[in-house]
Amino acid sequence: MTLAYVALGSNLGDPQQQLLAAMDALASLADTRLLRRSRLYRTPPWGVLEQPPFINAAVELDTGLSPHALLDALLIIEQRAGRVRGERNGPRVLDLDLLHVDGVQLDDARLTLPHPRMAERAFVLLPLHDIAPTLRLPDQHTVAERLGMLDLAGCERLP
Ligand code: A4P
Ligand code: MG
Repeated sequence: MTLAYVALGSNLGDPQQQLLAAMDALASLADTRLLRRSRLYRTPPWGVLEQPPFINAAVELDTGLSPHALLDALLIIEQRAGRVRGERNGPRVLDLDLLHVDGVQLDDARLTLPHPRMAERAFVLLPLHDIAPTLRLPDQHTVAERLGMLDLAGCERLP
């Protein structure tokens, strides 16, 4: 079994509900246990600014699935939630990104690990900090250290 971290995001439909349902779906995956779930955060849109705020979260899984099998499972959960792939960084019903799998570094046509853009994004690191503050990023900083370097303006934890 291996620890894996997944980022969840949504800004269409009922984002909170969709994130909670996605966490339940992740907890039900074969050969997988959901160990920790972050709080939910409302975050300003990054990339494409003219879209609703996102709700973001992160979870820690202990899984026997391979990284590619886990990615396939994430894509199926996105599809079942009604995800339609539109513009890059645009609005979405559900986005599940595989952030980190312990001991795995890879870069192929389908999957890059660790996720190449996670260290610059408050909407990823803020929830990840709830569940894995000491996790080391590719730049060797911990999640807590990197988070201290980012602008958290407009990010708020939901009650
Ligand atoms: N892929 C490769 N590596 C990975 C990985 N580690 N995890 C491939 C997941 N997928 C990975 O994904 C496109 C393809 O990337 C997948 O089919 C998989 O084979 P996608 O979800 O269609 O692409 P995307 O999510 O639109 O693109 P990108 O660049 O990953 O966007 P992000 O990083 O997901 O950003 N603002 C706020 N506040 N909160 C957000 O959550 N999200 C985005 C999207 C923009 N702005 C946001 C948020
Ligand atoms: Mg994605």
